[in-house]
Amino acid sequence: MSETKFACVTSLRKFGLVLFAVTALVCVLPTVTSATPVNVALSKPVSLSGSFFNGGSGGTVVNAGTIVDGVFLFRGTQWNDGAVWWELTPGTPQYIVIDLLGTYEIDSFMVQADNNDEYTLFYWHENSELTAWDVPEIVRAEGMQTRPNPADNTQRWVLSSPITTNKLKIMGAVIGDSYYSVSEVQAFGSPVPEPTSLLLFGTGLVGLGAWRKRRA
Ligand SMILES: [Ca+2]
Ligand SMILES: [Ca+2]
Repeated sequence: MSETKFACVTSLRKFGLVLFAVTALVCVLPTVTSATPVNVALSKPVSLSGSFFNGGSGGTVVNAGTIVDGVFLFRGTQWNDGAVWWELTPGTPQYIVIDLLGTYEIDSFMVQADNNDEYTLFYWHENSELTAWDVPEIVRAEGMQTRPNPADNTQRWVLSSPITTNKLKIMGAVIGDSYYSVSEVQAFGSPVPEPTSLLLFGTGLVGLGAWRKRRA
């Protein structure tokens, strides 16, 4: 082998090793960060569609961002005193959207809402709107109650299988007294690697393959 060819092969091997190291880093980082459940909805943008803080006997008006501020109201707080609340307006859809600002794999949720209603939590996946969780009514209770466990604001409702999404939506379900309110939505998961990371991963594998072939 000529000196020039030898130098070229050595450079290729180094290139492959660097790509392999970067690939390993990209692969390992999400694994490390996913060890602890992270609320991926925390402080994300919230938008209200339809009429809110309407009807009923009136109450306090709060910022929509309180739904994702990580704070639960005291158990039993009055439904229209500190939460985002609304009276059902027939014919006019009323719903809350949380933009996750990225794609996440989510495996569990918590919701604090008025006790005597059911709510539906939706998610978007490949341009379809699907149901993630039928948030149940909490009987024999009053005011704001956390689901799944009103007595524990750390217990998560775990999905039968994780979902992948970039946006959530919550609205009142059929069962209810037409007076709804939501004070907290938490979604636990980890980021899905962006296409650039996947491309790097593929390039790293190619580099590793080339390095191994030249060693053989
Ligand atoms: Ca809150
Ligand atoms: Ca209600």
